[in-house]
Amino acid sequence: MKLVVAVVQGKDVEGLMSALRSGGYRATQINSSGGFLRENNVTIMTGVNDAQVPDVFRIIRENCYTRTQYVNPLLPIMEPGEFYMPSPVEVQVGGATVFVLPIVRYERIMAPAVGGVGAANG
Ligand code: 2BA
Repeated sequence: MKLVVAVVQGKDVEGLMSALRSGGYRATQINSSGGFLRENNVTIMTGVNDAQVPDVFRIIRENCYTRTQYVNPLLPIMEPGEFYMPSPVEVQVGGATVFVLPIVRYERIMAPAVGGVGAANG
């Protein structure tokens, strides 16, 4: 079994989550942000059988798109009177950054809530 961890852009999340659900995959999304752009992105975790990993990659490829962003580089240290005109640098973000990790153990713990709905009265 493997844990597929995909960092994707927010704009692609709805389509990707819906395609994963349609494919019968369980997935968890965590709001995250990139260390470089400091912009919000989303990290999706899905635990799957080894044989399903290529299909999950297919779904990610079909739903995550590369976009161009412009970043203003940090201002250089300048002497008084010097003039600097920052020119934005182009970066390509996405489609997705994907990691595949081995799972040592996977268990869904299903236990009735103590005193909750369905618990015996008295
Ligand atoms: P960010 O760190 O905000 O990076 C956004 C985009 O900026 C990257 O797109 C890449 O094109 C560029 N970039 C990142 N670091 C750079 C650097 N040191 N110099 C020049 N350009 C740089 P992607 O590669 O598609 O990455 C999208 C997001 O995926 C990243 O957002 C980050 O949240 C995640 N990510 C990428 N590589 C990762 C890694 N090795 N480990 C963990 N997360 C990663």
